[in-house]
Amino acid sequence: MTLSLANQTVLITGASSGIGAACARQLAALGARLILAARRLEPLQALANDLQQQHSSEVLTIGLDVRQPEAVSEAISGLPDNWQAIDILINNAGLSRGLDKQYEAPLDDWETMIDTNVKGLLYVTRAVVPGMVAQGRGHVVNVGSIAGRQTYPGGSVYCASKAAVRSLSEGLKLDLLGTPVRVTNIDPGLVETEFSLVRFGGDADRAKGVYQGLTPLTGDDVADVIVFAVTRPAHVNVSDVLLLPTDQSSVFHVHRAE
Ligand code: NDP
Ligand code: 8X3
Repeated sequence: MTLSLANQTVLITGASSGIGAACARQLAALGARLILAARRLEPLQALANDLQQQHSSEVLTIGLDVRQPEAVSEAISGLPDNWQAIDILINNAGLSRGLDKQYEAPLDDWETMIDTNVKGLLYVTRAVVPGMVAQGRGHVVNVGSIAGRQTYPGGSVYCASKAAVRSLSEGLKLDLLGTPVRVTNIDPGLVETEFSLVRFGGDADRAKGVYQGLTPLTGDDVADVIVFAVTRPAHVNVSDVLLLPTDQSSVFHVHRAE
């Protein structure tokens, strides 16, 4: 039997845009209660208002920088009583900075990517998963990337951070064996979101160029698969997904129309 999302409490990090916001919309439509976290509160609140209007959703918004371990721990332990029991965690917050060569890149870009994509994901996992184990139910979805499976020039630290996400998903599943808590790692290819805009420091033309001539995935395409994974029957664990646009077959192979 597929699992109902009605009244399931879902924490989504990086819900202010892209894949995280798409997950919020789809999960709200299926009756989930949502804790939406990101640094920018304004888009989170706008999304929450929409979901409340469209689906009468219960939504809590949290301004949170996942790079801050104390803030993460306090945000989770300080949730109101009726929000403490988190059923699903979507570790989605993440970003890339630049496409510089490993021997030339600004150190600050490395710190930002590793602190967000690796350490931030760990901090949130550490704060949430003990509650899942204690309550005897839960599902962690980690958003990795095809970049964690193949390294491309200029991407070595972003790619390494996503390879780490893959290892962390594997390790978490190993450590949770014997509990009912499930772990899904999903590695998307090119998804048109704010990702490239962030990578290229707000250069919209350069960001647009990444998706020029091809049909990329949308945030909703990724959310579809996450919804599939979290609604499988309790004995089924969708462990590992590589999700690509039809126009992409590897990080190096992308079909672009002339
Ligand atoms: P977006 O830039 O649209 O969304 C990224 C989200 O992460 C935003 O909500 C942002 O919110 C949040 N975020 C970034 N840093 C932090 C932080 N320190 N603390 C809390 N939240 C943070 O990009 P995507 O939706 O594409 O990215 C979502 C995930 O998908 C990322 O992990 C990315 O690496 C991964 N991914 C993306 C692909 C793509 O091609 N787009 C492909 C494969 C994986 P805010 O700025 O408000 O904090
Ligand atoms: C984002 C996809 O290939 O631009 O993780 O790194 S890619």
